[in-house]
Amino acid sequence: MMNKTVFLSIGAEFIHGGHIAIIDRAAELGELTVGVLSDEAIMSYKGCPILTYEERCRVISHLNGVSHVMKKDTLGYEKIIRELRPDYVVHGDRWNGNSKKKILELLEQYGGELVEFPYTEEHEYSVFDSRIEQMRYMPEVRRGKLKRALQLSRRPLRVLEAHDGLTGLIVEKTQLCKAEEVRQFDAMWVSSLCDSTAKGKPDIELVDMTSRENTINEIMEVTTKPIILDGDTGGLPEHFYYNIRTLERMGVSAVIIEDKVGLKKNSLFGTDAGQQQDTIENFCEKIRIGKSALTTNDFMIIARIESLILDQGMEDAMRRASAYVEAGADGIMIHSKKKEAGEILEFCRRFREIYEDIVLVVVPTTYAGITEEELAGYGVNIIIYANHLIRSAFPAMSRVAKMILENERALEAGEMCMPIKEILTLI
Ligand code: SPV
Ligand code: MG
Repeated sequence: MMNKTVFLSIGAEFIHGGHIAIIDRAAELGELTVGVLSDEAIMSYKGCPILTYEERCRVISHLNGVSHVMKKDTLGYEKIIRELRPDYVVHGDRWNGNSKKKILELLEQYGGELVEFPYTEEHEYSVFDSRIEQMRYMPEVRRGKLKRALQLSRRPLRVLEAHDGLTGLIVEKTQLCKAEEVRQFDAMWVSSLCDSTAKGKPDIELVDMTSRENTINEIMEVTTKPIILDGDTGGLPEHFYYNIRTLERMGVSAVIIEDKVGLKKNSLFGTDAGQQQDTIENFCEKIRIGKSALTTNDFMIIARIESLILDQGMEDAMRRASAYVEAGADGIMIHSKKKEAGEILEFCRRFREIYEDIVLVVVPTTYAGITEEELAGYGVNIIIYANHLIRSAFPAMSRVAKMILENERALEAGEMCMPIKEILTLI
């Protein structure tokens, strides 16, 4: 028996008796190699792991029955089965997508076998798993997730707006299985435009910080992904200091503040709205004050440059980028209201020539034709889809309201709505 080889893949975020039982049973089949998922692989389907790969490996390699530990850096099995050609691949009997079919095809090529063990349903372990799950909601765990994701991700982070618990859940849970990839959003953008619009108010810093924090809390109660707050202008520097403290304590991962002063209007109005840009000196001072408020290394302050929005030109944008980075900004967001991405790409190219590692953020609302892959090629780290949930919800709701008026009953509108049964069981 012992000349048989066995392969088992595990994330090993936390080990309990259910895992040990599977490892014991797998080891009875032969010499067991455990493939521990890399941080990047875990990141690709459920966000940042709480324990690092090295920690998880150390734990697994000390378990009885484990002969070898190796890194498994994709969710798929193709590379590993081709390399190891194990006699047995062991897997729980819960499957996602079509990986079972693929594994069987690969094993068939040389006479390997798939051994399925029933997933343990023991109450004790499910309580344990849900306790661990609860940890993901804690501010200490959540706060550092954005920085960690930036370090681990092989592609730019994909961020979608959320303005309440429900939209938070959409960002948290929407997934698309594509071959061996589980595509999903990495973080949430709490947009000033969407938060204000959802409250029926204009995007002019009228919705105050207490209210913005309530929105964040609502989202945090039901989700675990990192949150980036649209901090508008950051307000008065003296207030910014205290607001940073609160946001950091709440478990927010980053704030982005824009270099404007006076009555802020939405950037996509451009120069039509008579907006004023802050001086470089004042804005740098605000960044420095914000940084001085921080008590952890997890939280990021990202400076947003409005020079292209306000037709101040590329040189002004570049000058500000350097000044803001020197003042301590952890990242730069460059914004544009042009339909084409030309000026954004030029900025990114020039910025990356000077700063290799500073986080670079873009918001492709008007130049929406650009792909994530193209932006990745220009060194972009974070892509924010800033307003798409509220923009899609509003027309759908208006249409239904009009239909009820039109028909003086709800039957016709009902066809555009989700079934009552579904809404009752949605949450
Ligand atoms: C927001 O989402 O509120 C933003 C991005 O600040 S934009 O609306 O494009 O200015
Ligand atoms: Mg905004």
